[in-house]
Amino acid sequence: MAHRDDYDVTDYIFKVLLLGDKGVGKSSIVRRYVEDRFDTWPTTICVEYGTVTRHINGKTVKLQIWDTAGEEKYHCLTDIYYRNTHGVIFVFDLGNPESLENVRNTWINQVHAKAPDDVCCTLVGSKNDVTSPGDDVTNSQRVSADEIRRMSDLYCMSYFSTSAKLNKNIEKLFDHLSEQMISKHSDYDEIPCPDSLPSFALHSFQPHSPVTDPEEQGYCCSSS
Ligand SMILES: Nc1nc2c(ncn2[C@@H]2O[C@H](COP(=O)(O)OP(=O)(O)O)[C@@H](O)[C@H]2O)c(=O)[nH]1
Ligand SMILES: [Mg+2]
Repeated sequence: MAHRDDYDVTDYIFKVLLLGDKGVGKSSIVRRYVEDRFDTWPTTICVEYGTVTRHINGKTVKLQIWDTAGEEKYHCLTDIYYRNTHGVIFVFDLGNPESLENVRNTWINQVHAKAPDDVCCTLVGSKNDVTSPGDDVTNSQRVSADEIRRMSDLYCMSYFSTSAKLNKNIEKLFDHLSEQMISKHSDYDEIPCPDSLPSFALHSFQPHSPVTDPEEQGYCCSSS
């Protein structure tokens, strides 16, 4: 289970966004990771974020995880949402092929236009508990493993298949993204902590409150 603000010393503060169509399960992923719970509250009312502190590869990493507020249906999140972002998690629903199309056609474009160039990106297929054989989702509604691999190869993103409901691969996803962000910003390694946080961290928002097959395992882009 994720540790929350258990460490006195922070080496890195990273801002992480979850992007994807409404209903794909973004808030559920955040809630599972930050609070280790799953419930069926329907919507996020405003932009929420939670903070989680993890100890990864000898570094203490604080993740500020930003979750959208329902504006994702208009595809018009404000620039401030993207500013000073270090990591992005693109979420689609494994039972909804259109949501993967929208990652390609909308969300990736938004990130290219508005987020920093060196942002680390990861692709997530959500609700893998629903798309298991024998459930009520037909094959034609499923996103195929080939399509997912094409997409993750094309944009050189790691891929994770998750279930917030069953807590599958959620922690692995955030750990992997954290490792990517640490390695991207490892130039800052020699800066002593805690007095001098990496400069990019100082631009991040300070949290005010916590957020109230390959398909099974996920995989990494070969060149990442
Ligand atoms: N079966 C299942 N349902 C999920 C999962 N994650 C989210 N949901 C459901 O999908 C719906 C939308 O989830 P939500 O997190 O609000 O999506 P968001 O709009 O992208 O934030 C809710 O009814 C959730 O209960 C999951 O892992 N498995
Ligand atoms: Mg939501």
